[in-house]
Amino acid sequence: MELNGKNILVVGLARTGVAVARFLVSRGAVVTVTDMRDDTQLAPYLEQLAGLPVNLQLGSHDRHSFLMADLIVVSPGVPMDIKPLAHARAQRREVISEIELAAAFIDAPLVAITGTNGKTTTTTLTGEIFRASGFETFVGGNIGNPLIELVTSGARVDRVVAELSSFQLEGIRNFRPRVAVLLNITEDHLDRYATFQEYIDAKVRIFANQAAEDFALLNVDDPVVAAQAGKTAARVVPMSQRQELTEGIFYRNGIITFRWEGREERFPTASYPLQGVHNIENIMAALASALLMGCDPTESQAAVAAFRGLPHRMELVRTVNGVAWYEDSKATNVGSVEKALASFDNITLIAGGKDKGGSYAPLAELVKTRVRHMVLIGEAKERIARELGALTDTRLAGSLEEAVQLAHDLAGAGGVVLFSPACSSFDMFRDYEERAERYKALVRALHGEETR
Ligand code: UMA
Ligand code: ADP
Repeated sequence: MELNGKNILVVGLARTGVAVARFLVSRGAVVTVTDMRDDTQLAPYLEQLAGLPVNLQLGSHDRHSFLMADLIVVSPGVPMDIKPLAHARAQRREVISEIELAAAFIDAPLVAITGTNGKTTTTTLTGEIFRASGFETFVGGNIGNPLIELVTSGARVDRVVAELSSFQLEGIRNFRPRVAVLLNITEDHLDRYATFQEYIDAKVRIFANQAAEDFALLNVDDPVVAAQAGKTAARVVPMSQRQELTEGIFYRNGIITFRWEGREERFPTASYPLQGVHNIENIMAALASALLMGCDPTESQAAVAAFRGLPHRMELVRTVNGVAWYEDSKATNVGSVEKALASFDNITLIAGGKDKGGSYAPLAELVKTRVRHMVLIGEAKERIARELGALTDTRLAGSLEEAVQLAHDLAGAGGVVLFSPACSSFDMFRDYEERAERYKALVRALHGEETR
């Protein structure tokens, strides 16, 4: 891809926009950056571009710049259907995501991981396994550090592991991962997609350019994922916790078995710190990706046994008066809460936040059988109460502080208080991390006897 002297428009100026603009300047492009927010709101990002030859169009988008660009690179948070982008595409302007741009300059074999839940855990673990096997590895993408930063740095790596969101996949054209992983698909982001099918279609783009030498790793226990097997030209590697497979990776009675082209490797799971059925899914995906790309089984097993998981994903904060308090602020959709509820009994659930437009109905059976009390917060509280409130003792709280206090009063010894919101955090907090820290501080401040 020739960039020197090209007129390129970068849409969105946050982490992605900054990284893309810096890269394009380094390659001699004529760069314009546009963002709906103004320069005060964008101050921290503008600082990172200080001194670089970049034209800025802030506060609104100028349709003319979109039509004049040779290439438009869109940040994931910018919907592809905003008017200036739609016009530009109608005028045959080329519109891509940062992933597409980055991949055009990456030679190292790449594992791409997507799914509604488990992406960050699986991506991190896959990176750990590669490193343990001696491969110089870059881990990036939706996880936080844009892939293009690898290209700008000029670092030479042996492997790349990319976490990809549906937003990033919408803007690919030639992007072709050597291994593509699809973990699961349940309803999410219906505040951006008109239908669940549109969201599925975006996810499945991960396979669009794969060829017979590539691998598509599919969780066949998930019916929506299993139905995508025909959509890839790559060799399908199935994974399952429900059935023994003649080829693929599966879990049975405490052992993960990888079978591929006559080879069989076994991985006992007893020593793994990562708990829960959903994590078996993540571990199988990471192991299969690593083994298909040359990792040693013994070193891979050691890496999984050393991986303690990530914060804000079903993290035990403390145990007070015999009640275990868990923080699962990263559970921003119904699919992740389903897995959290399935992991415990006698639950006091704190949920709610910014509604994403999906249905809460998939939680009904678990709420009925496992949730003793439900405390709801945020914009979504009335809606959740309408859909699930009749199934258990349900209370509405005006703040997270009030919710924690209510849960403290309600939960009995031997029970679990689980903060697993099923919603995004933006109605009350900057992001899920701020929400997590606030909850943890409240839980740490509770009076009571510390127990284990
Ligand atoms: N904007 C416009 N015009 C619009 C809409 C938005 O100019 O019409 C501007 C906004 O004002 C903002 C920028 O565009 O300044 C949007 O930036 P962004 O939201 O893409 O933010 P980045 O910091 O670049 O973060 C993105 C990903 N964000 C989203 O997908 C929403 C980050 O994923 C990712 O880590 C980062 O790129 C690096 O690759 C975050 C995320 O929430 C973690 N992802 C979603 C998820 O995991 O559920 C998909
Ligand atoms: P993502 O990056 O896709 O959001 P994370 O690994 O950050 O995934 O986990 C997000 C939430 O989903 C957490 O609440 C976590 O406990 C839960 N989770 C993790 N893996 C899975 C999985 N395979 N299926 C369902 N939920 C999962």
